[in-house]
Amino acid sequence: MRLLLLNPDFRSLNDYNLDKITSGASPPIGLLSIAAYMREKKYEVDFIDAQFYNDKQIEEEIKKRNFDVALITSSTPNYLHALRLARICKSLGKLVLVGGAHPTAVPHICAEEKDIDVVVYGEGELTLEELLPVLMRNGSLKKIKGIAYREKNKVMINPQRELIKDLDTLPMPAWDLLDLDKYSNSSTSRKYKESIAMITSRGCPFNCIYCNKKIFGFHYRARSAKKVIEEIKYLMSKRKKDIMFVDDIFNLNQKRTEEICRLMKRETPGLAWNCYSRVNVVQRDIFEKMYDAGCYEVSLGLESGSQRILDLVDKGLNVKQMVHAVNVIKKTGMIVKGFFIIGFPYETKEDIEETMNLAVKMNLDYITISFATPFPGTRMYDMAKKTGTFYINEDSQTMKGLYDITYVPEGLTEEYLRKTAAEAYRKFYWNPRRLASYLKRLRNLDEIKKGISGSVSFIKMAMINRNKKISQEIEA
Ligand code: B12
Ligand code: SF4
Repeated sequence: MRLLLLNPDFRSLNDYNLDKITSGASPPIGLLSIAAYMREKKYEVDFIDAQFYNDKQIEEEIKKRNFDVALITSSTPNYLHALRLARICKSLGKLVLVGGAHPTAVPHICAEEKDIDVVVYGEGELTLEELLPVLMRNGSLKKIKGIAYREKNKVMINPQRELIKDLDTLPMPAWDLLDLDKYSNSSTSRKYKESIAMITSRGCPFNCIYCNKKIFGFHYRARSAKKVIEEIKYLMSKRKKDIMFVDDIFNLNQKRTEEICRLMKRETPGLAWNCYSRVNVVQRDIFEKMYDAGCYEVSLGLESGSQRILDLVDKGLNVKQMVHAVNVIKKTGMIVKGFFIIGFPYETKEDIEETMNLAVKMNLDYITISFATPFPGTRMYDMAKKTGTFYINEDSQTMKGLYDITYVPEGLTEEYLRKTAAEAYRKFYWNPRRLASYLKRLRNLDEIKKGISGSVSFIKMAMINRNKKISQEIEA
C-alpha cells in the first residue's frame, strides 16, 4: 500500500504579503512523524507540501504520484485547503484520510465530508498502523480506536485511543522527505536563516481555555535527551544551525532540560536555539544553563495584563510572576518575546488597556499581539458561542487566527481591537531604547532584514483594516 502524505497550503500568511518578509515555510512535523513510523512498518511513503504549489500545479503534481491512500493533515486555519486536496485525491479514486488539530477538534464534522473516507483523531501513529491493514482488506472499522467515518450515511465516532507512553519508541520524523533548504523559521523567530522547527515532547498539564487539548492531552511525555540530540545532529548535518523547539513547554521537565543542555554543549557546539516556555517554570539556574548551551531566545505566553482575564482564561498566573519571570530570563542574556492576546469573551476596554500598558512597560524585546480566536475544540469556543459575535459564521471553518479577527467580545468592535493593537505595537517598537538594542544585534544581512521588516510588518498587520469578510474571501 503506497501512502501519499499531503500538507495543505496555508494562505493567510500570503494575504498579508508577509511570506517573503517574515515567514518561512514550516515543516509539517506531525506528517513526518507518521511517515517515519509507517516506513518502519514497511509502507511506501511519498510526500507533497502544497505550500509550494498553486491550485493548478498541485492538482498536476498529485496526478503524477503513484499512491493508494492520501494522508492529509489539517489545522482549522488550513482546513478548506485540506478539503481541496481531499477532493483532488478522491476524484482520482484514492482513499482519503485526514488527521491533525482540526479533525481532532471536530471529527464528527469532518467525517460528514464526502471526500473524506476516515478521520483519524488524536495521535496518528498507532491508529494508522491498525487502520491501514483493515482498509486494505476492506474490513470492519468498528473496533479501531481513534477514528470517525460514515457507515450507511451515519457518522460513527469510535472511542479515543490511549496515548503513546514512551515517545522514544517512535522513530525520528522523516526529515529526509523534505527539501530542507526550502524550510526555515520565520525571520522573527530565528537568528540564522539556516533554521528549522523541531518538537521533543507532547502534552501539557495546564488547561488554558483557548488551547486545543484534544490531540496530546494533559500528560506531558518527552523524548529522552539522547534522542533529542540525535535529531539535532541530523538537522545540523543538513546545514541547519538554528532550531526553534516548538514544544508547548520545552523545559517543563528540569532534569531533562539540564541533560539536553549538557549534551548540547558537548555534542552540538555552535547550535543556536530558541523555545517556548511558561512563566511558572522559570528558574534562573535552568535558564542560565540553557543560555550556556546556545539558547538565545525564549517566548512566553503572557496573554493579559488584567488579573481578571488571566483568571478567566485559566492561565494560573499573576502579573507579578510574569514581570519577575521576564526579568529573570533577561538577566541570563537571552532575548525574551512576549505573546499577548486581546478580545477574549467578556473582556472589556479596561482589561485591554491593562494588557497594552503591561506589554509596553515590561522588559521584553519583542511582543506579538494576537486577536483571541475561539477555535473549535477549545473551552473558549463554547464560551464565545454564548457571548459576543463571531465575525464570520462560527461553523464555516474559515478561522485563520494569526492576525485576522474572527471574534469580537460584547461591547467592543473590530475597529477598536485593531487600533488598540496597532497603537501598542507603535508604542513598543518605536522606542529609542529598543531600537538601539535591535541595532546592536544586527550581525548579518538576514538580521538587518529581520529588524526592519519584522517591526514594520507587525505594525502593518495590526493596521490592515480589511472590510472584506473572511468568509466571502474564502468562497471567492
Ligand atoms: C509548531 C506549531 C505551529 C507552528 C508551525 C505549524 C506547522 N508546521 O503546522 C506555527 C508557529 C507556524 C504555528 C502557527 C499557528 N498555529 Co500552531 N501549533 C504548533 C504546535 C505547537 C506544534 C505542532 C506540531 O508540530 N506538533 C507535533 C506533531 C507530532 O503533532 P501533530 O501535527 O498534531 O500530528 C499528530 C496528530 O495530530 C496526528 N496527525 C496529524 N496530521 C495527521 C494526518 C493524518 C492523515 C493522520 C492519520 C494523523 C495526523 O498524528 C500526528 C502524530 O501523532 C501545536 C501544538 C501542539 N503541541 O501540537 C500548535 C497548534 C497546531 N497551532 C494552533 C494554532 C491555533 C495556530 C495558529 C492559528 C496560531 C494563531 N492563533 O495564529 C497558527 C496557524 C498555523 C497553520 N498553519 O494553520 C493550534 C491549532 C488549533 C486548531 N484547531 O487548528 C494548536 C493545536 C495549538 C493549540 N494547542 O491550540 N503553529
Ligand atoms: S496554551 Fe500552552 S500552557 Fe496553556 S494549555 Fe495550551 S500548551 Fe499548555
